[in-house]
Amino acid sequence: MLRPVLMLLLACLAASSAWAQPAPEDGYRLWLRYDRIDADEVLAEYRAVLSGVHVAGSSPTVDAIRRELSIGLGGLLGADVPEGTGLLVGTPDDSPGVDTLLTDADRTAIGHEGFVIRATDRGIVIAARTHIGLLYGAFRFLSLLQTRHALSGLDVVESPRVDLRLLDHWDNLDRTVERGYAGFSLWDWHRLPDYRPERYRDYARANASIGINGSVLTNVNANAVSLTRAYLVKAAALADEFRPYGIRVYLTARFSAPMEIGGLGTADPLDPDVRAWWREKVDEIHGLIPDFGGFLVKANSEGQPGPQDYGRSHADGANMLAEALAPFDGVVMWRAFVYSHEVPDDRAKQAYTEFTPLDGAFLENVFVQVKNGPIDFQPREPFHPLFGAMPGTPLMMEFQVTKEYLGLATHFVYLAPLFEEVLDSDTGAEGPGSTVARVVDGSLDDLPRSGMAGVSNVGTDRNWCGSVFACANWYAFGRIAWDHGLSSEAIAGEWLRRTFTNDDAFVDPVVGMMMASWPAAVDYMTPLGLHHIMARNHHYGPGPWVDGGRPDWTSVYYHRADSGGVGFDRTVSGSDAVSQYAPPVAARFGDLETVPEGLLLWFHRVPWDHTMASGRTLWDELALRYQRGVDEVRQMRKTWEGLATFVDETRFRETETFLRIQEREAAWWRDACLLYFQTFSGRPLPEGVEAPEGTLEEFMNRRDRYVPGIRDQG
Ligand code: BDP
Repeated sequence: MLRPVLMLLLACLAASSAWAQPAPEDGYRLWLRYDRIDADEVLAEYRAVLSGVHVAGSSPTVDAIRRELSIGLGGLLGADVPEGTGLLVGTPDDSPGVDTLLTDADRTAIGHEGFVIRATDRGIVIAARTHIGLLYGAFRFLSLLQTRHALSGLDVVESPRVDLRLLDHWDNLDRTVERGYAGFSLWDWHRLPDYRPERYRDYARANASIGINGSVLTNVNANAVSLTRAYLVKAAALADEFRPYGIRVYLTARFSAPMEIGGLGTADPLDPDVRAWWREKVDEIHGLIPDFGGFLVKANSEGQPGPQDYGRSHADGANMLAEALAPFDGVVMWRAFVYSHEVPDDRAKQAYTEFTPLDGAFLENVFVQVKNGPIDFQPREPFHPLFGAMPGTPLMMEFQVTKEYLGLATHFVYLAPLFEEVLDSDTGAEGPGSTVARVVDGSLDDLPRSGMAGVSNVGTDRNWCGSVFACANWYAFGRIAWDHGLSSEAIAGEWLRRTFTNDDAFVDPVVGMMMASWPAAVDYMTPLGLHHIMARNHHYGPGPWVDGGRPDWTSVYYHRADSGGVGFDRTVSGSDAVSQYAPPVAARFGDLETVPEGLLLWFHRVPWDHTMASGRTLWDELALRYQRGVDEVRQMRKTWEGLATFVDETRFRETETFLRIQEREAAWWRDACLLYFQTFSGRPLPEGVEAPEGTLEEFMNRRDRYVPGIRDQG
């Protein structure tokens, strides 16, 4: 008898919005979701203040602002907002109201790209000196509404802390993406320049909404064909789509292009014909893309051609291109990611050795672009010793947003804490407080240019990044490039509120998951400073046994395990990489007593029975860290499973499934690495570490084929 009543009750509950799961979403809208605000009081306040909107001025960017505000306000407030007073958006030139509002201090503070959002007695004003500043202000304002900020007393004054905030796309002309795990390249080269799907504009909107102002369209392992006229015309079409959103287009320059597509017999940077060829090429590009940003160059690295092929220096090569770009306000981003297996020195040292003597030799519009750490985007690295070591050269930060070494698209790994750790690191170069962030933003040495690049994780997948949570990394990169003072935790909360819901019962635990996720991945992949022990080529999964071929592409080169211990001795008695850091940092990293435990095996070779801070032996500690990483993923799964009612079915299931994959793969890393290292330590697994699910031989024989992100595997 009770049954039908109960059923009815359940059905009613399910139908009421309080209980039902949100409607399905595919993730396409990213954080630009403008659904009607569900909190009545907040909605009433917003509606009362924002009774009308006026955007002053006219330009394609102003059109973009009008469009965004129309869909944004219309969506959030649940009704179109008519032309009128309530929200005024304008520059001093376009609007007398704004001219009187902006103080001299405001004008200085906001510079070219910044903005003011201020509550006045006649409503809200978004003011900037340029239309692009207004666009950033409009996006910021919408984000404040999305996160339910009160409007009264609003007074936001912002401007970006670095000038160039770029996404580097490692996209090939055949639409494969090197280290891309989100489908194919967004750039549909074959159908460009004519066919321009809406997605190009949505890409630009998403970027502008977080302050990104440039896109390097092509892979650093460059194809000279991208510089032929046929492809430049296509790039120009993309530039046209992006321009209203303040995004400049950049290209990678293959150093041998003058030979490959120019018919010259050399690419020697001091050869007059080569120099003339590049000048003409830049003129041609400029004719098609008037605001062309410049070139990103990978030269004399991993087999790429470069000036050293002709006995010239990196500065000779970079300056040749810089000279051609200077008249058009273009820049060269010359990568410091150089190393050669023919050089017998520790790979971690080579960039510093090659580049520091060139400090001061680069033209004014050259950046040296430096990866965050000295090896290669490993799960955890110390900051790159070049930061702080080239005071006369703007150093552009290169982070990897795509998770080549952090579980591809499936692992839930929020990268902002990694970015934050690197930027907050004190280089000690000019006394305490000489942080990497201050090197990068130019303030440490008063350099006029600054920039940050993130290797993009977007592709043709409907959700853009291969997983919903991977989009948090795109978001966080943009926010941190805009303001490196923001905390990774605050960014996580902001992203969650915009991407899912403002409900604290969801946001708080998921911020916790996000903050725990990077340390967890470091634990289950490369704890205690281990690095570069992944599978060969595709880098998917563990491969501590990788040996043979180029030594600096093997794992054994980096971990150096044997029965005596494990780790790379980079102290003065080893490779002495530690001395590339400023003395106080070198002293800290170089001393077994003071090196942060998380970097122990990066800098030191340590016996298996070494006593750790916990009192345990190194072996036991290592094993327990691997276990801790797996346990943390399990905890994340559990937390997520309790949150089903807050998330739509599609995004909930995706994350749930990916966490399951991650747990399995975390255990795979733990088991494979511990079984392998155990062959050297000869010790049993300590209590608390689960028995491996497989034998070392099985793990070593596993062969994954056609892993995404790399070509030519069978
Ligand atoms: C490594 C990638 C490789 C890139 C290289 C680079 O494995 O695909 O080409 O970096 O940054 O991390 O040039």
